[in-house]
Order: sequence, then C-alpha cells, then structure tokens
Amino acid sequence: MTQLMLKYFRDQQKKLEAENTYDTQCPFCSMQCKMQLIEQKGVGRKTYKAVGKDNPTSQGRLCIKGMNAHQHALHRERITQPMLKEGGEFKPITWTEALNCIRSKFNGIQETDGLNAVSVYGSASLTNEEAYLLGKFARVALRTKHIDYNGRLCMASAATAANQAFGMDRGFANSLQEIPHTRCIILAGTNIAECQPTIMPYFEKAKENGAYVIAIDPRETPTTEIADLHLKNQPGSDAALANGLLKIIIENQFIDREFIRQRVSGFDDVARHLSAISLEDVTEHTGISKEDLYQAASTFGQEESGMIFTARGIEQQTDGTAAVRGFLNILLATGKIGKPYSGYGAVTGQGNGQGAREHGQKADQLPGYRSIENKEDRKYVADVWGIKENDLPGKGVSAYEMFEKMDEGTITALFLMCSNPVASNPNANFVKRAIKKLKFFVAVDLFISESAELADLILPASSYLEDQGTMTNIEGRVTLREASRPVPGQVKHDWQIICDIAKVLGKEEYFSFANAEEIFNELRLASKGGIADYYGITYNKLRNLNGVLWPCPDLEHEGTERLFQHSFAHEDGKAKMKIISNKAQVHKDEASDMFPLILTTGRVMSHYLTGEQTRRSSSLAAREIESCMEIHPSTGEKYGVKDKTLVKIESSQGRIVVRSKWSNKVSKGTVFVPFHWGDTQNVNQLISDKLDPDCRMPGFKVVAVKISPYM
Ligand SMILES: Nc1nc2c(c(=O)[nH]1)N[C@H]1C(S)=C(S)[C@@H](COP(=O)(O)OP(=O)(O)OC[C@H]3O[C@@H](n4cnc5c(=O)[nH]c(N)nc54)[C@H](O)[C@@H]3O)O[C@H]1N2
Ligand SMILES: Nc1nc2c(c(=O)[nH]1)N[C@H]1C(S)=C(S)[C@@H](COP(=O)(O)OP(=O)(O)OC[C@H]3O[C@@H](n4cnc5c(=O)[nH]c(N)nc54)[C@H](O)[C@@H]3O)O[C@H]1N2
Ligand code: SF4
Ligand SMILES: [Mo]
Repeated sequence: MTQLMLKYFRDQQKKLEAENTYDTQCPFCSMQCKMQLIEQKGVGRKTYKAVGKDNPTSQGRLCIKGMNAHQHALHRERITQPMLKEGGEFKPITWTEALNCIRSKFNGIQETDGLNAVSVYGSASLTNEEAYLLGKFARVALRTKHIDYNGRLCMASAATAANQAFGMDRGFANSLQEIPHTRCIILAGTNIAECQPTIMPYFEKAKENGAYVIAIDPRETPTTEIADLHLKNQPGSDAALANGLLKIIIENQFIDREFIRQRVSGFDDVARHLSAISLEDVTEHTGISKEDLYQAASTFGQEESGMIFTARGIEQQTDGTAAVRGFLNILLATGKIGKPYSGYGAVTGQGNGQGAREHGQKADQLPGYRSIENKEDRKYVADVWGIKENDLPGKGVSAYEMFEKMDEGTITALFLMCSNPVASNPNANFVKRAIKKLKFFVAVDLFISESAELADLILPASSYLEDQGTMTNIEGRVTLREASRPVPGQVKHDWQIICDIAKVLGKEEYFSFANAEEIFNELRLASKGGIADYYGITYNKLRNLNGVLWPCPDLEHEGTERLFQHSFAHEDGKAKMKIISNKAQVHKDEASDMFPLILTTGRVMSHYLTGEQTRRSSSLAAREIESCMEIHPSTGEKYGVKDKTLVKIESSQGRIVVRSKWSNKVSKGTVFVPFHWGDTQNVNQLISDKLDPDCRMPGFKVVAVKISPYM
C-alpha cells in the first residue's frame, strides 16, 4: 500500500470516528431491549450500528430485528409532511392546512351523523403517554364512545382471563429473574425463541438448573426444541388439553389442598365437571396420547414449583379466554402462583402491549385499568380531566366491530394512529370495503401503509429514535425510552399530533402539554388508586432504578416484583376457577369435505406484524422476501402441491397465493402461513369474522381451508 493510500484510509477512519449516539429502545417486541444507535459520519454517507445496553430485562442483548430497526426508521419512504389525497393522489400540504381540514371534516361529520360517528383506532406500539392521551382525546376532544386498538387482536383473551381469575391483569405475575429457578415450565402456544428472542437465556438457565419444559404447539419451532416434552396438538384444542391435564392432576392428588382451601373459589365445581369428562375424548380432540398427557400432568403437578406461559397460539381463538382459564385452573389447583418461582405469564406481544392496555384505549376502559361503566371510576377520571362525569361517553365496541359499524354506516370517520388494520384484522377484504365507505379517514403513520393508502389525509409520525416516552415491557416493568434524534422534515410526535388536533377542535385547555413527561405526570394521577397504579413512578425514578414494576402506588414505593403473594385482587381476596367447556374442537366443526385442511397463522423471526417496518429493512427483508405456506410433504403430495411452488389457499372468506415450503415440522392436515405480507399474500383475507364471546378476539389461529397448485 502506498503512503498516499495509507493517508487516505487514515483520513477516512478519522472522519468515521465523528460519532453521534442516540439512546432508545427497540420499536418491536415486548422485551423492549434498550439500545444505542451509533451514527458514524463517513465520507459521502453515514453508517449506523445498534448496540445493546444493559438493563434488568434484556441485560444488554439484542436480536436481529433490533439490530436492524434503524433501517426502516431511516428509510427514504418515511413520510415527512402531511399529505392530502386529491384526485386519487397524495399531495404534500402544510400542518396548518391539515389541521384545518381535520377540524372542518370532524365537526361537519359530527354535526350531521352524531358524535359517535367519528371513531379512533389506536395501538400498543404507542408510548404510555400517547395511548393515555389518545383515550382522553376520543372522550374529551371528540366526545365519541368509539375507540379501540390493535391490542384487541393480540392479548384480549389473556387479559380477560387474568382479570376474571385473579382480579387483575399484569402479563407476568413474576419478574423474569424467577424463571431460572423454577422446576417445571409449560409453554402453551408461544414461540418465544422467534418472538422474544432475548428472553431465551432465562429459560436456558432454567434448563441448566434442571427444569422440565413442556411445549404445546401444533408445529415444531425453535421454542419447542428446548422442550423435554412437546405436545404437538391439533390447532384449537387447547381448552380440551388443559381439561385433560387437570383431570389427571386431580385424580392423582397432585393438588395443593391447603392453597385451594385458603385462596381459591370454584375448585369443587371444576373437579366435578372434570370427573365427568373422558380422557379418550381429550385424546381424540387434541391428538395427544394418554401417556404424554400423564407425563405432562404428573411432572407439573408433582414439582415443587412451576410456571405456565401462554401466548397467541392458545389465545387467538374464538374460545381463547376459555383456553387460558383452563391453564389458570391448573396453576390454581396446584397452588403454583403467588409463591417463589411459581406463577403465570401471558407473553406480551407488542412493545407496549402491556401499558397500552391499561390506560384507556380500550372501548370499555379508563386510565389505571378503570372501567368506563363504573360510576366511581368515571367520576374520578372526569375530575382529573376537569370535565363533568356526564360528559364522558359510555362504552364502545371492539376493534373489528368498529369496521362492522363503518359498513353499516353508523361510523363515518376514522382517526387511525399506528396500526395497519387492513392487513391485521380478520376478514380483511370486508375491512377494506368498510374503510372505503368512510366519509373521512385520517391515518397517522411512518409510511404509506396498506391502510394509510386508503386515507384521505396522512400525518407523519416520529419513530422510536425520535420520540421519548415510557413503555411497559413484558414483565410489567415501566421503562423510560430516552429518544432524542431530531425528527426528519416536518414529522411530529404522536402526542403532539393529538394535542394539535385537540387545539383546533377548541379543546386546548385539556391538551396543553409541552413534553411527554408532563403527560406522564397526568397519567400518574389518572391511574392513582386504580389497579394499574403508576402514581409512584416518575421519570427520575425510572432513570435511577432502570425501570419500575407496577403497581407502584406512592413515591417511596419501588415497585412490585411478584404479584398475589398474599391475596388475589378480587374483593374476597380469592382467585376463581371456572368450568371450561371441553367442546374446543373448533377445527372439527369447521373442517369439511369442502375445506379439509386447518390453517394456522403466526410469525417468523425476521419480520414484525404486518411487515410495514421490517419489509423496509434491507437486512431483514433479505432473510424472508415473501410469505410462504409450511406444509407436511405428505400433505403436499396428497394435494399436488410441490415444494417451493405457488399455491392457492382458499377459505369461505377469500383466497391468497403464496409459495409452499415443505416441512416435517408441521403436522399432517395443518398448514401454517405468517401474516407479515399484504395484498395478495395477506393471509387475513382467509380468516373468519367469528369472535371470542368474552373478549371479542378473532380466531386467527384456526381456519378451514383448501389448497391447490396455482397455475
Ligand atoms: N419475530 C417476531 N416477533 C414478534 C412479533 C412478530 O410479528 N415477529 N410480534 C410480537 C407480537 S405483537 C406478538 S402478539 C407476539 C406473538 O408471539 P407468539 O404468540 O409466540 O407468536 P405466534 O407465531 O403468533 O404463535 C405462537 C405459536 O402458536 C402456535 N399455534 C398456532 N395455533 C395453535 C393452537 O391452536 N394451539 C397452540 N397451543 N399453539 C398454536 C404457532 O405454531 C406458533 O408457533 O410476538 C411478538 N414478537
Ligand atoms: N392472521 C393473523 N393476524 C394477526 C395476528 C396473527 O397472529 N395472525 N396477530 C395480531 C396481533 S397479535 C397484532 S399485535 C396485530 C398488529 O397489527 P397492526 O397494528 O396492524 O400491525 P403493525 O404492523 O404493527 O402496524 C403498525 C403501523 O403503524 C406504523 N408505525 C410504527 N411505529 C409508529 C409510531 O410510532 N407512530 C405511528 N403513528 N405509526 C407507527 C407502522 O408503519 C405500521 O403501518 O395483528 C394481528 N393480526
Ligand atoms: S425484537 Fe424484541 S427481542 Fe428483538 S431486539 Fe427488539 S425488543 Fe429485543
Ligand atoms: Mo400482538
């Protein structure tokens, strides 16, 4: 190398060393891994590197999605100014024009169609401050009862089940620190290895310490690989499976009588019900042998400690609440909750899947997990907000049901923030049609998503690199996401957008916040005394303690690591067991000669939800560039569908075309398709509109289909 070249490289290196670093948290899953984005200024272009930062939850780890998240946030397709659709094309406009447009449209529509004609659809990827403010915005600025959010498609059944059984819903009853010490772990319908990868070391340590791991999943996944026993059940048969396990546990006296006597109600009824069901039926329903059922039940029942984790595999079912209650019955009968190394975990999905379901984005909810139908709760929150209780609207309807109201014509406007419902809701073709009927639709997004494309007006929001706020992670730990990268163009934070619109609607006095911390301080007050009590949490405390687990009722309190140690949150202090129907055989009812196969849907490691973000990240997109249908080779042969060829999948609702992927990991008779792709690959065109009666969760995990080669 010549001296000249050496000098050139040294100069380059020097220039690269000029660095900016930005602290933040990953924009994707519930682990909320803390990280730093390092921006290096080279000649001509900048380079970026994400590195993990130590914290109690992810302990400095990052997965590939976190490492590459900046690629979408810095993508050239980010929208950087408001855009109005004119003659079918989006044209950039100023914020003043955008806000005036919203004022005149919302006011006009509410005058002619009524206050409830305007709807709000939010997200669990928003910060706590924004989720809280969006709930307040719907009730105080728009005075509409119609608000719900994408969490309804995510954790609604786990939340409902925990509320019913324990009287409160914090996804994990324990901090992650307890997992390595538990003796037996049931993983029911969760694929943590691909969906919360940085949690894995907790489970790996548990295994090193001798824990026995039981996985329940119709597919073999990187998660089931760590299991000592994999119950590869039929999709949709989890309620029956839980009943079968508990029947064996009770008949073999693996129960904790003292715990049941002191802390549980409803045990006798459940035991009577189970004595009448037959294990042969359970075996037939689930496809799991009696021997395997016994092995699972006796191990969990006899170990001195145990934990059960559930996720969308058992929850996104039209009997999802019942299935989760079935597993909670097992925990309660064996006394494995509220004690060291024992407890329940509903594995939270989205980054703020926990916090965003606590502070008023749900149709029936006010901040702090208060109820919009409870007089005292209404009075308390109305006082904090400085309005009359009578002015608070009542309860609205769930996410999917809002689209039904759009179709009927009772909802005629939509304010969508941070979600892509035409790709994520069931019966996607219907949802698209319903949205097209709206008189006015505003979408707030980072990109022109498949849903935003249908909007009349798009507003540009800031990303995880730019927007400071709190996120409540998988453990129920409130964390402070410090984000300080300057926003591109005229982008605003979601909370600023909400405040600006409230202002043009004449409600400035209720929305005059200068920063996220001011909103958080009002949230603290609004949640005070509620179940999800954040009152004792301040930004300073979050910085000093590196996160705080709620409830945290006063300023001296340092948060609650383990729930239910002395009592449950129901008035009598007891947890409730419930008889669960053994019908559960959704697929039996649905599969027919016409639609002989069962389709189940879910995720792959490198993509996130509807893929609007991860498909724009070149490193992630390169790993999986298109959707696929996993199918057992013998099923493929049977239907003439070869490996790696295009296949048409049809259900009673619609059809899609994707590429086949032969795999021994999925059972014969079941096929699996991820939901990270839109348009012709949008698997939600196949999912039915049936909802869980308790929580209005769609049945994303079971649909009867037929397949044929696509010519
Ligand atoms: N890589 C990645 N990570 C993510 C996400 C992502 O999109 N991509 N999304 C985040 C979000 S919002 C969520 S909610 C979580 C979801 O996290 P998970 O719930 O773990 O993910 P899924 O793939 O939806 O489903 C989990 C497993 O359920 C199985 N399953 C399907 N049907 C059934 C059934 O009937 N019974 C049982 N027992 N199991 C069944 C599937 O085979 C799958 O392996 O992940 C979060 N993390
Ligand atoms: N078939 C099937 N369907 C499913 C599921 C399944 O397992 N199977 N899972 C369901 C689950 S668990 C979930 S959580 C839902 C998720 O469903 P969605 O909420 O529709 O999914 P996302 O892809 O996260 O959509 C987020 C949108 O907001 C934008 N965005 C990202 N960050 C920000 C921000 O900070 N501000 C704003 N304003 N916008 C932002 C993104 O660009 C994207 O367009 O899908 C559900 N749908
Ligand atoms: S996707 Fe989840 S596990 Fe991966 S870096 Fe982001 S927060 Fe962490
Ligand atoms: Mo989710």
